[in-house]
Amino acid sequence: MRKPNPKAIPKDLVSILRRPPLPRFRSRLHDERTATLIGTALGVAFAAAFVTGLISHVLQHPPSWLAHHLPTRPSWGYRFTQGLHVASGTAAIPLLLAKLWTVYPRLFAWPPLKSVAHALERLSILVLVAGAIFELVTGLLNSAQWYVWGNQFPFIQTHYRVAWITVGALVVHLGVKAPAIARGYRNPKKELPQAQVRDVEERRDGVSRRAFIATTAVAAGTVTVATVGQSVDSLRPVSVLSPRDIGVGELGVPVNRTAGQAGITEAAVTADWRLQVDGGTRQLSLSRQELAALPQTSATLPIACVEGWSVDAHWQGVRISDLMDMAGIPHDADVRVVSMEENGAYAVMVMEREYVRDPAALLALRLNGQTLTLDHGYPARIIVPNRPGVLQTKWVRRMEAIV
Ligand SMILES: Nc1nc2c(c(=O)[nH]1)N[C@H]1C(S)=C(S)[C@@H](COP(=O)(O)O)O[C@H]1N2
Ligand SMILES: [Mo]
Repeated sequence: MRKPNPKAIPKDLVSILRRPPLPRFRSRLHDERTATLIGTALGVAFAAAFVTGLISHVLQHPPSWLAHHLPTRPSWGYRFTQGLHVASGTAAIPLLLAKLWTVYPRLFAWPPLKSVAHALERLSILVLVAGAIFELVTGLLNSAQWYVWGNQFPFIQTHYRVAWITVGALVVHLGVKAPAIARGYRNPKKELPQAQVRDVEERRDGVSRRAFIATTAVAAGTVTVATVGQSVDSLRPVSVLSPRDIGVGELGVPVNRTAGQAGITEAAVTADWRLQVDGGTRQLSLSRQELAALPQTSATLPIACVEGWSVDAHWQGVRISDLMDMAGIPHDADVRVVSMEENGAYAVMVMEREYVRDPAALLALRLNGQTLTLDHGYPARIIVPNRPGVLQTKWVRRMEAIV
């Protein structure tokens, strides 16, 4: 037998020297399988939010190369993509929290950096986590119309760019973690003999993986169902957390920005309001009475706000295409719409010819069977199929061909 060497450093001391007294985590819920299963649900929610976000973004800010290829149908297209965008983002919040809890012990992995590749991987995770949190927090605050960032940064552009960065980091993450994900999908129980499975199960204590995943799923389902009623009529009664109750509002439609907030006064619209139509072969100047005397068209079209709420409504007014014909504006002209609003973000709007010429695109005078109220855009407002609420300009004063 060899004598123990008194000068030898005990093994556990070596490990203490190498690894500072970082916390150790024993819950088996910090394992690859839990991370993979929750990560999959989170990945699906993020993919849905990203794709629908891109579609919604293009519909609101069409790049010039796409501007004339946007479909005006189905009329509920934007309502659907933006509703799904907000719903999947909402569902992602509890999923992200569960996922972060599952993997956070890795923050304390030792050594912190093993190689250049490992450093890059950790950096990509930093970007991924920061980006994901940023997107979900800003999206949630925006859907609640709580613009805490004021003028610090523009929400739309920032939310859009950070989405690309986050998805880039996600792709790197999926690539790096592919082997771990493959292991995570393998059900270890299936590979063990029956007796050993029982043995493993008996030794288990604490929360089971199944219970943890079920709880996460219930949390994600609950917050989603409790908010999605702002765009899904049938879920309105259970939508106790939605920022908007779409059943409440003048003429059965919520108002996002009131006339008062937009600086539109009753006096300003009733005095001698006339609609100007410029840029064609005939210049038009029509009073509300004259507009109401023109052939009227009806359409059932949703108002779908970027913030996630949406509601179908019945509109009546003058077909925009008819107005343009009256003014001698050619079919291939895009149209600029100018509101009486002096300097809001939505005071001026551009309508590509595809929307201008859609037979359901209206200069609406009536909403749900009644004259528009001032808050809904009286004397006249735009309503067009498959466009974001922000482009449904209220208090229209002038329409002009863009030449
Ligand atoms: N001129 C003008 N039009 C506007 C707005 C505005 O602020 N100014 N808000 C838009 C937004 S964000 C939405 S969602 C719809 C809402 O229409 P509603 O208030 O009739 O429901 O109007 C749009 N039209
Ligand atoms: Mo909106």
